[in-house]
Amino acid sequence: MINNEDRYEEDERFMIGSFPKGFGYPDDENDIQSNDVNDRALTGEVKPRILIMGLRRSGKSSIQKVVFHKMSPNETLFLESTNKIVKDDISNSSFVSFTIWDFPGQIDFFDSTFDSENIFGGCGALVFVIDAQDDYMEALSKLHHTVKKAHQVNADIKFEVFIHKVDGLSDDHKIETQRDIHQRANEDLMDSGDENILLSFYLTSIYDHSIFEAFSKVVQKLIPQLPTLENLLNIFITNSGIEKAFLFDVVSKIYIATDYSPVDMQSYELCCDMIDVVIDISCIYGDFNYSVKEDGENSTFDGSSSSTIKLNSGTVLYLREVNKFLALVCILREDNFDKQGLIDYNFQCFRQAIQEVFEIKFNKHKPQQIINNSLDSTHSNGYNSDQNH
Ligand SMILES: Nc1nc2c(ncn2[C@@H]2O[C@H](COP(=O)(O)OP(=O)(O)OP(=O)(O)O)[C@@H](O)[C@H]2O)c(=O)[nH]1
Ligand SMILES: [Mg+2]
Repeated sequence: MINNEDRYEEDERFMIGSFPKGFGYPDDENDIQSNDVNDRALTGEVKPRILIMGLRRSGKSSIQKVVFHKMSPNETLFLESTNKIVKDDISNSSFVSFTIWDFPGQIDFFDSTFDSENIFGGCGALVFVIDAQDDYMEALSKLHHTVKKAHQVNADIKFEVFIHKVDGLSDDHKIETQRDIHQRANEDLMDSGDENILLSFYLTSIYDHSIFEAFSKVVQKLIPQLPTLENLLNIFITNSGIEKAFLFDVVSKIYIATDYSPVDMQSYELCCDMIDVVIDISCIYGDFNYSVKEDGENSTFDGSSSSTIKLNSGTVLYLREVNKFLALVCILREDNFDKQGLIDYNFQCFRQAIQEVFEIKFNKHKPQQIINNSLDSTHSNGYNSDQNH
């Protein structure tokens, strides 16, 4: 049964019809005191920075709030326009650890106060949001200028274009809009001699899972361990008779890796829904007799935490906790679930391997981390506590 009580620290965090708030993420913009120093994880590593840019009202802040702060999509109607760069530190797990900078729509790169060297210099990915329900010509021209400028400063930036608010578009219209934006944006780059700049396009909406899926792909590109994780997942599923497996960051529901088979939206949604169910059931029936360690982290997270859901279609969803931030969610046929012992054994090996990936990272940065821990014991960044279930 489900036994992941450790992440449900305080009852008042849970609100009916909403997700647990403040769950490892800073809740309020005012809590966030990010600066360049905070861009460094406690390991001494520089955290990747994701910039969210786009025209006013295109939905930038909504995306950030929905994906990382569990805001319900309807609440975003009341978001105020952003008037300064809002820096948000996302360090809930050692795999998903980065800062997000939400920009005001009206920002002007040609303004002398805009320090493009500094802003684009340390940037891993630039997400450019285009409102697909609006006329996007101005957005395309802004996209072109932004990408060109950013690429001049830092050629390693990954450019991700979110064709956003597609919930208001019919399926045909979606495809047509994507094709049109894709073509125009690439033509603009060709015309200015920048055809070497690669843009990735995603159709997104905060009203369905598409925004989580798109963000998963953005984040995955910034995870250096991705090939190792994918490889491990692949070995795991082929040896266990599993059709699809996702390694989820439980809090944000973005998947940080999956096996090599293509992702279909329905499977992803099923797995997201399963995480919701597990969290909800755990909130209601979980054992709250947990202990909180000195560093404020919960310590009762149990390696035997798991959940199984059998669907009418003869499919089984199987969830296992990998560590307190990560869960493995598998989709398999019911017949293959007969061999649950084998799956569980393989899962132990898989989890062990994941822990080794953590450990290598941990050992590599150990001296730095010890120094930093003595300065600030409240953020272990997940390195210590994860390894010792
Ligand atoms: N239909 C729909 N509306 C959305 C979506 N995402 C955001 N919105 C709405 O778009 C409006 C603007 O959202 P914001 O997140 O404030 O936009 P912004 O880009 O941060 O705006 P500035 O801070 O002014 O630059 C809000 O009313 C949101 O509810 C979406 O996926 N679909
Ligand atoms: Mg905003």
